Amino acid sequence: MPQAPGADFAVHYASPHAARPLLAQSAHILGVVGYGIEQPDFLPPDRPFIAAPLRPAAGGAMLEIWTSPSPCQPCQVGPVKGAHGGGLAFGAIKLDETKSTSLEAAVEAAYSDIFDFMDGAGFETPIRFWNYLTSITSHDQGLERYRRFNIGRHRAFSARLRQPLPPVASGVGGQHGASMIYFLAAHEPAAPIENPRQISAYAYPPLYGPRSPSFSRASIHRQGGSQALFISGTASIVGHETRHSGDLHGQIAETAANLRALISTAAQTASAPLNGAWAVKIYVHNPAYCPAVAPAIDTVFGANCQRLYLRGDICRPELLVEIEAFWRST
Ligand code: 3EB
Repeated sequence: MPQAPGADFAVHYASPHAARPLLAQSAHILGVVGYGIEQPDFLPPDRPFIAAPLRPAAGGAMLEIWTSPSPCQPCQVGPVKGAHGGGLAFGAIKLDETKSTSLEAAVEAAYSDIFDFMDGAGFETPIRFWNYLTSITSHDQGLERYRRFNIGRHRAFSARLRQPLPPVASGVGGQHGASMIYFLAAHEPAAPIENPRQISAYAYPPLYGPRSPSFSRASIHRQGGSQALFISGTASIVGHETRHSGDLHGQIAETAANLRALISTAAQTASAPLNGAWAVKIYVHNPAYCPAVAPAIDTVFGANCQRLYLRGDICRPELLVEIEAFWRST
């Protein structure tokens, strides 16, 4: 059972049944993401909700609920719906590919709308992005959709991002429905952290597309005496190359080594030991992979971490698993 959303910057992964009592006290809710579910009737309609184009890898529908230390105000700027409170903002947007001439134009427009939302709500900086892109590895007029996505994101960040380095992100493919982006923003930027085992994604060579993926591997965000650690979607990549193609157990072990390297790098700059509450999302290309991943999650994040397994396509077709995480000091 997740804890009740109280006066905390936190995330809760819960079934609709378990979420019902949590969402009733909705004042602290920044935003809710649904996996295999549309807006639940017990979530007050003014609270931001977005249905993701991903489903849980096993079992019924799940909700991802972000809460803030202070009561939140719903707000909408253009097509971006969100809420803010306690120095944090949540927002979400669905991509409308029918209105644009290309995927890169649709992505650039969506990110531009996100920057307009932050400007309108008075938030200086994004701290975390989730990009769920339908048919991520499909080819579209000679260029993979993920590569087109990277072009659009790069254009919007070049025009609007005020920080020198891009924030933490996940990039995963959905199987149904429109592509979407959701995000967290704050008044102060998070401090980016890179992985010594990997080349920075924003410095990948052109082998992976005309524009590199704009994200940092991890970051620490400090606010009001507490700190949060965000870890980007992490996969079996060393340097810039995929390792263990076609070998699930090899990819899981390499991904775990990448996560451990990030956590020990972060521990050098964090002002508290990184024990306690982790929340982990695991994206698997095939639901049958979950039992093989579980022991690695226990080892890296502890048996008591919250975890949400989702069926998703990773942005390189040979990658089988991607893992992201969030931790907050207690
Ligand atoms: C990688 O390391 C795997 O494009 O936003 C992970 C996290 C990945 C975020 C993104 C992509 C993204 O390159 C893929």
